[in-house]
Amino acid sequence: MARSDRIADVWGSRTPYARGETWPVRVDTFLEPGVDAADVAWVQSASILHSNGDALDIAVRDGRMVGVRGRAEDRVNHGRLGPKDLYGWQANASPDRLTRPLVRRDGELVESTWDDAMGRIVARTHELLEEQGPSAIGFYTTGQLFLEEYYTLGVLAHGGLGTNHVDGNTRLCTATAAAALKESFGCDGQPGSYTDVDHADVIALWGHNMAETQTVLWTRVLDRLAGPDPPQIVCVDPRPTPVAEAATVHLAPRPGTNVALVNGLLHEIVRNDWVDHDYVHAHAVGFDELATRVTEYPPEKVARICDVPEDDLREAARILGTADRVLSTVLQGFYQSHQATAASVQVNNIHLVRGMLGRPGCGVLQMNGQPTAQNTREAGADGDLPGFRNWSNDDHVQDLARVWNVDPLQIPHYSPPTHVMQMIRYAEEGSIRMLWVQATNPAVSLPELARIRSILAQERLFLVVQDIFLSETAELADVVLPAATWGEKTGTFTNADRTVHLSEKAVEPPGEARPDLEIFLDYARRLDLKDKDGRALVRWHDPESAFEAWKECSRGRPCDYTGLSYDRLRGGSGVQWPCTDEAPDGTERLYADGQFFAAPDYCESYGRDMVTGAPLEPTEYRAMNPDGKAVIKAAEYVPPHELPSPEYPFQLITGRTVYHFHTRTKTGRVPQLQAAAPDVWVEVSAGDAELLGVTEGDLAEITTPRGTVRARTRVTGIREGVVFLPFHYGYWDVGPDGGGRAANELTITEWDPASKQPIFKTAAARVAKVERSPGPPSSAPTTTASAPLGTPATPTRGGESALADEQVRGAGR
Ligand SMILES: Nc1nc2c(c(=O)[nH]1)N[C@H]1C(S)=C(S)[C@@H](COP(=O)(O)OP(=O)(O)OC[C@H]3O[C@@H](n4cnc5c(=O)[nH]c(N)nc54)[C@H](O)[C@@H]3O)O[C@H]1N2
Ligand SMILES: Nc1nc2c(c(=O)[nH]1)N[C@H]1C(S)=C(S)[C@@H](COP(=O)(O)OP(=O)(O)OC[C@H]3O[C@@H](n4cnc5c(=O)[nH]c(N)nc54)[C@H](O)[C@@H]3O)O[C@H]1N2
Ligand SMILES: [Mo]
Repeated sequence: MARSDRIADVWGSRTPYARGETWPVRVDTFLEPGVDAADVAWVQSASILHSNGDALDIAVRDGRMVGVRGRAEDRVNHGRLGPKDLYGWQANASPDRLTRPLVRRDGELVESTWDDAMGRIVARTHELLEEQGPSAIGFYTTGQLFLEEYYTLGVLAHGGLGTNHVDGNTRLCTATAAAALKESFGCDGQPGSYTDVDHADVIALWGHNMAETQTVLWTRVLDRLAGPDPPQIVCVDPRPTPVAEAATVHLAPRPGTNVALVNGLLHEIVRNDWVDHDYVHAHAVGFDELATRVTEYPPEKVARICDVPEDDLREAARILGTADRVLSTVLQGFYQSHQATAASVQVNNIHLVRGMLGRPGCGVLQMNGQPTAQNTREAGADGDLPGFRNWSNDDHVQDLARVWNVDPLQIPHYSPPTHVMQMIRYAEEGSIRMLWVQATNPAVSLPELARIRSILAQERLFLVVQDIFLSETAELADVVLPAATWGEKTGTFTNADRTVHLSEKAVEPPGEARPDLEIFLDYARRLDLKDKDGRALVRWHDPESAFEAWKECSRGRPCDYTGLSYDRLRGGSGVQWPCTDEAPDGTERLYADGQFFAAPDYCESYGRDMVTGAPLEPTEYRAMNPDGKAVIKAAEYVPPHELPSPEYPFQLITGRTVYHFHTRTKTGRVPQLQAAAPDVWVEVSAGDAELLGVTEGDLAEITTPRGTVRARTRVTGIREGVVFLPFHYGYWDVGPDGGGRAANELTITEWDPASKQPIFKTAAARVAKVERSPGPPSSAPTTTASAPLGTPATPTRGGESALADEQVRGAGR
């Protein structure tokens, strides 16, 4: 047993292993001081602070959470936990938790009863249905609830009320993952598996700072790197992330040039004929068009567009083109960009042309970000239809109507589901008049916050916010519903490699807080939603019965859960879907047999034009892909919408640090995490710092056409001409006049045409010095991508209060 400060030592100690071996077990534990592991009850769960799905047990003593321990037997983490997993649970017991419903009375939010709060929501719902119909009502949900909750919401919104205005913050997060998988493979669902890390000889990370955002998966990579025959790493990121530090080749392109970059790599792969022609011929359509398209992207030209060294580009292409087993992971550096889907699809294309799919070590992970985002998409709470049914295929709508026992016309499918930026627009115009927000904080996380605030604050919009804290968004609400959360309720969720985990209730929620599922069930009951035979539409009453209902809905679809049950998920490891009678242990890799979910009658989507976003007609799809093969879709590079100018000479990008989760409602209330990254900073390159006359710690002002943020300067190895702001800092802990620290004051109201994902990673900005630092350095973490150049004066440490245990065991599963 070893003890270490896991704020300072983010990834813990190495357990090296060789290619093809099993990743050793290392069990990480963090308990409150004075608590003995022998004196607690352990309750099974998984992490809710990222998409990795780290399995853990919650330690409970005297009805309180007192710690966590990684689950040795789980396929995802083999016992390991990251910093947010280890310390984050403490937020549950924060004294700031909402404990009673609040309603707005004479302009003020005041405490009320559940009956009053729900009564107001139901009354408003009836009024609006009568006056305008279901199009007056929108639901904006999340990637942080449980599967059972999303499914219930999907049923009541689509099948009950009949509104098409349902989306999740997954739109900001992994809408592009879904879109890119649909374009290439006809359907959502990750082809790859985390065990591909064990077998790969090249791992390519495309706009993905895995070291900070999926720390345990990165630990797996580090352990391969420390072993014999380590994989080569290709990193594409404009910042010197820990991934870049570990890379064989680090390409640091100009933000917003990803399509040009991957086209350049494909150019080399095709030109050198590193193509698996047998695979392409048997399993894909569209190769010729790609081969023609990429002739326009020779390395010399791409090197100029992206401003990367030509030799590095060729070297990366050679590594990818000659490897036997390539694993790719794609995330926000690709997704939150103006050509998000087009760029992510080009990564799929590398795998298709090289025949790198469905074999150990050959995976694509179009990553998820949020812990339960996969379920939002599966269950249709992102506006799509449940079970990856195709909204433009009438047979699929019919089939769903059968499952729900409603008239097919009751399920809106006249147009694509309304994405959240469109819902915000409808609220601005006044056609959406009630917006029910659950487990997301749009007053901090949506782009162009001045606009968002003014829309959410309108008198004529009835805003319901269901949260565990009085977030910036809740402060604008007409009704606030206090939710019970992870650890206080039971349910399932699915991580980025399709592993389903059960999370059991460990403790009672505070005060009158209720599980989100109960809130939805109560709403459906009060509205008296009926099926076509006059029976209750929502016929379940608790998590397990909701799960059973979902299983039926998933039957025969790609995300088939019918082989799972709560009992099956208890005790051992999580299980990957599809899990059926034929595959009772789940399915490690999709498309192992080169068969895709892309047949015209079965696919989730007919695809879109990646430049205009227009959906393809069923007949067009059938003509292009009659046999349901994978689709190789070429794309041309288009420059970003807002380019640097003399007035705004920098490119602004935004993103994450390892210690915080999103808008910090939880991690900002955890002492170890908050102390590690207490306030906003701006990353500037050494050359730019000199031009601007700023040094480490100086207060700077960052301005775009939308607004201004003030932040202390951190001088780093970021590429020149680019500045970075973390988006974690809202205003709940800086007092009422404390705007001006949220990155989204600066971002633009624009999105990728195909996935509708907003662009958080390119805007033109200007930077100016405000004042000299009273004393360097800034409080930005020194352990991560924000590390200062040279040796830090005050390295990030957690100290005594952050000591956690590690226990390395022999071989794992
Ligand atoms: N610690 C922590 N972990 C998290 C989260 C968290 O808030 N904190 N959130 C979770 C969620 S919901 C998500 S979605 C994931 C996100 O996980 P990531 O996508 O890994 O995180 P980001 O920091 O948003 O962006 C990744 C990288 O994109 C780079 N980038 C910016 N612009 C470009 C570009 O034009 N091209 C390329 N190639 N790269 C670019 C940035 O420099 C950044 O390092 O993390 C999950 N895990
Ligand atoms: N500039 C910029 N903006 C971004 C991004 C970026 O990289 N840059 N990333 C985008 C991405 S990928 C994401 S995922 C979003 C995240 O943006 P948000 O979803 O707005 O961020 P969170 O802070 O996770 O908000 C979740 C809310 O749910 C509450 N909550 C937590 N658990 C529960 C629960 O069990 N029930 C209920 N009812 N409420 C709960 C929390 O208190 C919190 O208020 O931000 C997006 N915005
Ligand atoms: Mo996300």
